[in-house]
Amino acid sequence: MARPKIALIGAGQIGGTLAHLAALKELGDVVLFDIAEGIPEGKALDIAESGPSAKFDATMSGTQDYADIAGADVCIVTAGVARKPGMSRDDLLGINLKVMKSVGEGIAAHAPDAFVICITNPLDAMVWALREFSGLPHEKVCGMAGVLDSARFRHFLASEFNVSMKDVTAFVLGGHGDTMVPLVRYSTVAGIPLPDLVKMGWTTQEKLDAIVQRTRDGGAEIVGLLKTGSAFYAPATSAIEMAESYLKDQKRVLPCAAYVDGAYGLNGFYVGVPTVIGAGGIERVVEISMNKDEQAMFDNSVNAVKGLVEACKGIDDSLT
Ligand code: A3D
Repeated sequence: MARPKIALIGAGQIGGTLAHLAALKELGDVVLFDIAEGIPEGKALDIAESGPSAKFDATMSGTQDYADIAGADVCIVTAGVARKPGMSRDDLLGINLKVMKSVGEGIAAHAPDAFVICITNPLDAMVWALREFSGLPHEKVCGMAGVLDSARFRHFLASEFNVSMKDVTAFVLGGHGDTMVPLVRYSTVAGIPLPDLVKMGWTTQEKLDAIVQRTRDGGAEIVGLLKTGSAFYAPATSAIEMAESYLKDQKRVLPCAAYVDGAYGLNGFYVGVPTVIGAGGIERVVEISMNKDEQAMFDNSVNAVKGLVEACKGIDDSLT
């Protein structure tokens, strides 16, 4: 059986890391696409040359021609611009919307059967626009944010409790932005919910609140340190986790920006929710019950995303 084909649209910081991780995990042959001449070719060659030492079997190539992504099983989209200090994700909207148009058309023309994972910010609006421009089935287009946001939350919690990150589960819902909703009640250490751990004296409510806020600010913390761009190792690793679940039909339960039609009182809207990712793409949206406070935070987040989607419609007439 031929190896799967993975097309990475955007060969910048995240794109290059995605290619390296896909190679190390032998997920398939990789094509890096970018408008910047030489960058995808150079990164592809560099990674290919690491193959003999890393011992992976996968081909790597770089291109400026969408025809080369033909037949891709997975497309991961990072094309566009990233944040610099002082910028919010929403500041990227206008420029990245134009990029989504060309990427959506390129995927529709050459890889219409692919499972598409969008990473470009502002995430929830860009994944919606990418789906509109590409016309692909909704279950085959999703956005990576929840896996990253919950990984950040899990990392901070594991450090606070001095336990393995493997035993910490966490849920983060809503849009990828300042309004994201880390769900404390559904986050656990080996099945023990965080509120119980506060009662058990493992941490205090104040410390937990600070961790929740640090999770919300996780992206900005890295931007502030790097100064020249935004996070890329953890975002790439998160998207690879999603791609692997699709390619191997693992049916992982992962939070991601998915098309929600019916659940959560939403009809036809992209926002961060728990999903099951398998060979069918987004096979299921998991609807969890929320208390009043959680629902209010979720609604606030949904409204923020709605505002961005409306802004997209105001910029591009073809979006309705
Ligand atoms: P960067 O290193 O700048 O790479 C972006 C690449 O896109 C560059 O190589 C550009 O040449 C390329 N590009 C620009 N326009 C086009 C086009 N029309 N077609 C093809 N390629 C193009 O950025 P990055 O890799 O650090 O980040 C990529 C995106 O991911 C940004 O929008 C970030 O804001 C976003 N991001 C999202 C998350 C989430 O959790 C959702 C996390 C981190 C970064």
